[in-house]
Amino acid sequence: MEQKTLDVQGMTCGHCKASVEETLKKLNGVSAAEVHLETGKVDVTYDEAKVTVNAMKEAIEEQGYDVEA
Ligand SMILES: [Cu+2]
Repeated sequence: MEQKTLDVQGMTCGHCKASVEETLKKLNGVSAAEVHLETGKVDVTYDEAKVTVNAMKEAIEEQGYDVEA
C-alpha cells in the first residue's frame, strides 16, 4: 500500500469533504481517503498496482475541485 497527500483547492464544507472522500473510495484500489478541510489536504491510501495518482486527480477534478499533486 502507498500513501500520498494531495492538495485540493475549493473544498469548503462537510459536503465537499464527503464528496471527495466518497469519490476516491469508489475507485478500485483506494482503501482510505481523508480530507482535511482546514489545509485542503487529502490523505489517500491506495494500491499502486490498481490505481494511479492521475486517476484520483481526474476523479476529484470531475467533482469540480482543482488538484495540485
Ligand atoms: Cu462544500
